[in-house]
Order: sequence, then structure tokens, then C-alpha cells
Amino acid sequence: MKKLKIGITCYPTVGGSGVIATELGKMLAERGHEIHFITSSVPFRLNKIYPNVFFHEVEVNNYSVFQYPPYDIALASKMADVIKEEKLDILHVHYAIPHAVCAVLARHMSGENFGIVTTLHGTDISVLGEDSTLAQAIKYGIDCSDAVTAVSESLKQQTYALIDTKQTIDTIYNFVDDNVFKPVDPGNLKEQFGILPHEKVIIHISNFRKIKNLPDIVDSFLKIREKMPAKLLLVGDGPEKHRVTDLVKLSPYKDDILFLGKQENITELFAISDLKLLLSEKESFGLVLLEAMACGVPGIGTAIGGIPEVINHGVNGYLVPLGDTQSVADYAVDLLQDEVKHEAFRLAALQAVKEQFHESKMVEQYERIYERVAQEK
Ligand code: GMT
Repeated sequence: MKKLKIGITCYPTVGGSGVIATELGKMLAERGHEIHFITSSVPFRLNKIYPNVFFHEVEVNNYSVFQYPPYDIALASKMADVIKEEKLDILHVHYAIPHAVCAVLARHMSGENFGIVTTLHGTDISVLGEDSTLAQAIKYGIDCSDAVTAVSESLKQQTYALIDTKQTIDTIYNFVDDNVFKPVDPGNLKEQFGILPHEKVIIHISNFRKIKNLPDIVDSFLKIREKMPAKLLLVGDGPEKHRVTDLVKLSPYKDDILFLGKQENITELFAISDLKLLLSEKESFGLVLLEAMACGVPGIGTAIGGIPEVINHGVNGYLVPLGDTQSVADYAVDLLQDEVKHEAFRLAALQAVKEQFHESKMVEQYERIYERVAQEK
């Protein structure tokens, strides 16, 4: 296919959407496209030098006359500058608000003709379920895009249910870089954490937002711990951290719950883990489940949003109703005590990542969309 000049805007430090945007940019660069990140800081997974990847920093000044820093306007203005200077074919933005709306504004400011591709990751759409004040802006961002993708079928349907749009939305699943996320040798990491060889390790990784439902993670673990020796690794940080810390302090198994804070090398943590829990109230996909699966760690997740599209119940993990911590514990104990079943789940998880969520498949789907949009311009 023709090599394109592609701009990418995402929140560079925010969870899954930033990871997907950055990994996609890296893969597109490897396939010969010229990539321009237009973001407020260097995306945290952009950890390698590529001659055809450029970074354009959005500077947001906090002038005393403004009550709020004008991030959206600064971004749109930077987008317009980059579009004019670099003659981009495509601007791929992650999130309808504010990024798609900024891209539309940049199109008007620059007067240039380029394609806008918007990927929905869930956060802006799920916010809409509770707060309709931004509904018009989200609809505008979606309607004015030349192509829109969603990271799961569930998110696509949820978007159609909440927004009256005629826009076609294509589902392109999240993916993982299997050169990074793979089973690795953790050395004596388990021992370093003081975890005994016979103790099973359960892991939860998130940004500790309320929707990640940390109390259910702790409650499920306590029920598991009553039945068998195990440790819980809580990885990440965020608004719910204090609440969870207080909850754990009251628990009879508080020494079996380890708070590890934010961590970079999560593949090594997965390498000592036997099970991943993601019991969110809302989740458009659950990228961290896929990262665990790519490292051979099966997961238990709530049957919410896109999680049932990632976990194949009874094959590579289990799905439970939201709030049903007893089922989480029952499935976990059964799986962790049955080595043959656990190995089968581990292999099925690795296979699903290779067959259904392989990065090459997703990058090709994005390329087809860029090609179509670029031709229409
Ligand atoms: O889940 C978060 O708190 C972060 C959020 C984000 O914007 O990065 O994650 C969303 O996008 C990820 C990548 O597509 C998805 O894997 C997450 O499921 C989704 N989070 C929600 O829908 C709550």
C-alpha cells in the first residue's frame, strides 16, 4: 500500500488508549509510514528511536486570566500547524472528546484536506451514560470523522444506543506486542517478594479508578485465601488506593496482599502470576487481560462491556456477574488447584492472543481504513 503521513493524538500517559495509540504508531512506522505524534508529552511506550517517528509537543500554558488551561484549543492549534507543515494524509485521534473535536477544528483552521480517523476506547462513551452534557460534542466528533472505530463490538453497540449517528463504526480489537508480552523467566522474583513456592499468585493491575471495583478484588481474594495458600498482587495507583488500603488493613489476611504501586516491567509480574482478576463495573475491552493472556496468565473477569469478547468462558478464563465474588472464588480455587486444567487454560490464552488478537491483524485493519479515507480525500 502507499506509504502515508499519519498524525496520532492520544492521552500519552493514560492507560490502554495511550498504549494502543503508541503501539499502533510504532507498528505503522515499522511498515514504512511516517508517524507524527501530536501529544502533550512523549507517549510512555515510545521507548525506541525510529527515524520516521516524530513528536510534536502540545504546550498548554496556564495564564492567570484563564480559569482553566486551554488544552483543547492548544491541541487544535498544534494539529493545524503540523498538518500544514507536514501535509498529513490522516489524523488518527483516540477519544471522540476532546480529540476528534480538536481534529475537526484543526481542519477548519488549516484549510487542508486530510482524513480524520477516530477510535473510541470507551471512556468518553461510558461517561455519557451518566452525564449527557457532552452528548452533542461526542456526536459532532463522531459525525465529522471520516472513519470511526471502536475497540469492541460491545462499545460499538453502546455508542449506537447512546448517540444518534449514521456514522459507520468498525470494530477493531485491541492487541498486544507479542515480542514484549510473552512468557518470560522471572528468575527468583517470587522469592524476592517473600512468596513461598506452593503459594498461588493472583494479580490485579489497574489505575485504581472506582469503576475498577477494587473492593470486589479484595473480597474475592479473601474468599480464595480461606480455601488455599495464595498472595494477591495489587499493581497500580489511583483515586481508590486509600480506600483499598483501609479495607486491607482490616483483613485477617492483610500480609498476603501486596501493594506494588505503578510498575513498568509487568511481564515479569505476570511470569510469577497464576491468575488475573478484572472485576470492573465498566470496561470497553480490558487490555490488561489480553496482556496477561499473552504472558500465559488466564483471567477471571466480569461479564461486562467488552470483557466477554476477550475471555472465552471455560476455555481461557471465566466470566462472572458483576458483584458475584463467591463465583470468582469458586472458579479461582477450582482452576488453581487443578494443574492440568490450569495448563490447558494457559495454552488456550496464548493461542487466543495469537489467533484473535494478533497485532499484525489489527494494524492491517487500520491500514485498510486509512487507505480508504485517503483515497476519498
Ligand atoms: O480503563 C481506563 O481507566 C483507561 C481507559 C483509557 O482510556 O485508556 O481504558 C479504555 O481503553 C482501553 C484501550 O482501548 C480499554 O482496554 C479499556 O477497557 C477502556 N476502559 C474503559 O472502558 C473503562
